[in-house]
Amino acid sequence: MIVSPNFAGKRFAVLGLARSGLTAAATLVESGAHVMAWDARDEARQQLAEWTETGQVELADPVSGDISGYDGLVVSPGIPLNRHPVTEAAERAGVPVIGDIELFAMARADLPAHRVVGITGTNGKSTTTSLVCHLLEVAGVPARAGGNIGVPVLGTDPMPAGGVYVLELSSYQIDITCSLDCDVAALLNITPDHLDRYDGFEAYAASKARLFAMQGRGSNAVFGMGDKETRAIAHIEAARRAPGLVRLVDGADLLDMQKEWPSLQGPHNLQNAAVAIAIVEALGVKKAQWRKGLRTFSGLPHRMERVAVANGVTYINDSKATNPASTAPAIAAFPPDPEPRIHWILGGLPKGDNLDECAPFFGNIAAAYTIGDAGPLFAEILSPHTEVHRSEMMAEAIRQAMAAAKPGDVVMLSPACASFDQFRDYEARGQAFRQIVEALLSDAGGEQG
Ligand code: UMA
Ligand code: ADP
Repeated sequence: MIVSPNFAGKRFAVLGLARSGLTAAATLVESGAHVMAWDARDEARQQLAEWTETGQVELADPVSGDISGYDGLVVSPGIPLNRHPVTEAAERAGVPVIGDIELFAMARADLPAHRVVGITGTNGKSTTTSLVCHLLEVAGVPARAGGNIGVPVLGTDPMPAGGVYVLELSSYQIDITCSLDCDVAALLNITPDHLDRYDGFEAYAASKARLFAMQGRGSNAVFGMGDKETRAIAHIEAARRAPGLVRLVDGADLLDMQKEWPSLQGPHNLQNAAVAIAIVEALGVKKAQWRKGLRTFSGLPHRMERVAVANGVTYINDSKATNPASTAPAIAAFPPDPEPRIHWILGGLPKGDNLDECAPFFGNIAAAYTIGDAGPLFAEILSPHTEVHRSEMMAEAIRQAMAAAKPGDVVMLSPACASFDQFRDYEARGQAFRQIVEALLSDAGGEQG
């Protein structure tokens, strides 16, 4: 765990005790701070029993408790600051609202010499983060992924001197970070997402831009070229930095090489790879080193993950595609051959009221199987273009798709929605897809046998 003398004797409140908050509380307690901690869930609070007995932690809700004079109020990224009373409570008490990434920024001075990469964007963050780690490791540079990728950065021991912390940063995390000067910061893309947390698309884009505003003028920045919001931030940053420190990349120069990368197919992964290469080049990695790394990258689960091939049908779990922009490249990846061949399972908790980003690829769909809250809306949008089954539940959707799919076809879960209406998170949804596919295939095998 990362600790810092910087926190000793100070007072912090921590609201939210899941992965991010629990680790933040542990870092603060182990660093000698006094902590007021709270979570709406009883079982989350119980995890702190040991420290409440010793008096190192006081269990109280910072919204109603007295936090005046506190050094910071640490909130979890999942707490919606735009509508949660904690924002007003902190303002009233004059206490800054921060997150675990800001605690990491405050602890950096006490860590062995290191560099930090911060990666944000609407889509491709986790892929790019793990790819950067892989490319660095192949080049012999110690690297560790943390942040939104699911590993709270404070929870792991400090890296030895020379290490690189590669942080995946969501806009929620950037909003509660104020002093992180990344050696290299990167923005992949910006498309509408998380709009329930922001006062419109511009405010969401402004949140991403803050990652770069926090950097010193001598730090490196990398940008994807695919959308105008990202390009606009790149131009602002280029104007305030020396030439060469800001790079805008589209991957066109890598197109020929992409066939060497088994786990980085599709136009979206060309963007991810181009950004990852520019990041590691800024850290001193040479072409011969990253070229080798790209060939050996194995990809991540739930991102166009091939879970089974049976009777000539390929089953693909793309549960991490939680908005239409991230589903679009998945359905673009399988053009008709010669007939449309995708059996598309989609739906969940919708992020908007359309599938506009996916529309150019509707011709690739053999049939759609809608599930969850967004099911009726998506069925209505898709009916004029393809055969639609209103499956409602995942198991039914897979059963129907399996029955309809012919050799050469693809059965793909790429929901274009959040998962929370029917599942704990996208991982549980992807896991359910895999398990149901495997169970149905083994039943079918049993019957045939
Ligand atoms: N809570 C309260 N009161 C409230 C609201 C919430 O007490 O009014 C509590 C909840 O009971 C919960 C905690 O606050 O215990 C909120 O935790 P959280 O949702 O922030 O979950 P963590 O496990 O801490 O996970 C967070 C990130 N979660 C979110 O951004 C929603 C994880 O990103 C991240 O991996 C983790 O920190 C480690 O850094 C997940 C995510 O879904 C993967 N991110 C979004 C995305 O990728 O689209 C942004
Ligand atoms: P994030 O961490 O930003 O959610 P991931 O790397 O986990 O992104 O990828 C999530 C999904 O988004 C993938 O399943 C894929 O369909 C899609 N995707 C990945 N990279 C990109 C990109 N650069 N542009 C658009 N969509 C992408």
